[in-house]
Amino acid sequence: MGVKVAVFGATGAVGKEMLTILAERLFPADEVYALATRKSMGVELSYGEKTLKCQDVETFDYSKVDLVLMSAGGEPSKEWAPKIARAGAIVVDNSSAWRMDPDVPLVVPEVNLDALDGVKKKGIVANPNCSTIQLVVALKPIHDRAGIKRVSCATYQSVSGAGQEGMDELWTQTKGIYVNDQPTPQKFTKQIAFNVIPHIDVFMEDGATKEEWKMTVETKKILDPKIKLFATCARVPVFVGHSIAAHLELEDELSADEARALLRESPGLMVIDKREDEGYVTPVECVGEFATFVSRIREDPTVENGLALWVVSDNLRKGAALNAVQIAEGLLNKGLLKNS
Ligand code: 11C
Repeated sequence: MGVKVAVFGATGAVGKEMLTILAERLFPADEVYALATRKSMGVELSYGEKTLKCQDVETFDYSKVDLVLMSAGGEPSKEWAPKIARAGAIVVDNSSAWRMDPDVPLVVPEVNLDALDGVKKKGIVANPNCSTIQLVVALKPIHDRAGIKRVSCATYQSVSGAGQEGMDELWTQTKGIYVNDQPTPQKFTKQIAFNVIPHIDVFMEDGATKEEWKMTVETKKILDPKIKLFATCARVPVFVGHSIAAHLELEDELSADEARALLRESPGLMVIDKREDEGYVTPVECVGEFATFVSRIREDPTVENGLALWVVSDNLRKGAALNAVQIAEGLLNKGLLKNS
């Protein structure tokens, strides 16, 4: 008997990608259900060659599925993930609601697949923040080889990180600029078209934003609590694809050439790093790709054993839906689903 899967929040930007990626990666599902709130009842979504009609999250019988991929935001996750787990399905949750719960594994399969065994405690696995995911995929091999003491990074995050409404706002504002019609920002705190906003999520007491805090605490939980990480996260007028400039301080020396060779051999990564025009990756080229791309690898002579990287990935894919589907594959391969 194969696996039965539901996507909770299927009409969102990430939910749609989850359906697409389940089909693209031939996830062995006997049945796939698209679930959404009542207002989306009857909406049709593509799952490979098939079309699925949305069913109501409130009335769906969760005991008939083995796995729920959830992307509906923090509050619905807090309410629904435990109920679904009690009904016997494992929840892979894309929100931040459960990430720092010690009884919930926070997993990036290329980095800490074995943490998945912890799913037995609560029946929930958390998908990390999109910026954290792409960063730790690049950091893991370097940490294993040379030990990372400290990371200082700046992110350049696309508007799709804020969902469909974020993309709509960039589109409307960009068109509006040309006809002198500037709607008041709704989703972002300032104009995003032709601008950069150094503010993602709410401010914390120490002046960091919650997005910056998430990158620090999630990297520690996934990779190593000893790593110190300081981030500045900015929203840029790009539709899809987050970029990160990361500056590392290592325990041991690692030359740029050695880092390039190491990252080339490492799972989930593509190194495109030539010191010439077009010898690096930008967000538009990573859209629709599974890999995390690393470019601009350089030794940083201003600190001992310093190394700089430019890390780009499709935030809706590796940063969200793809990572969730890879977690589902890991659960299946480890025999952690009811029907595996
Ligand atoms: C953004 N990284 O780009 C955020 C989106 O913690 O899952 C994901 C928020 C999260 O706005």
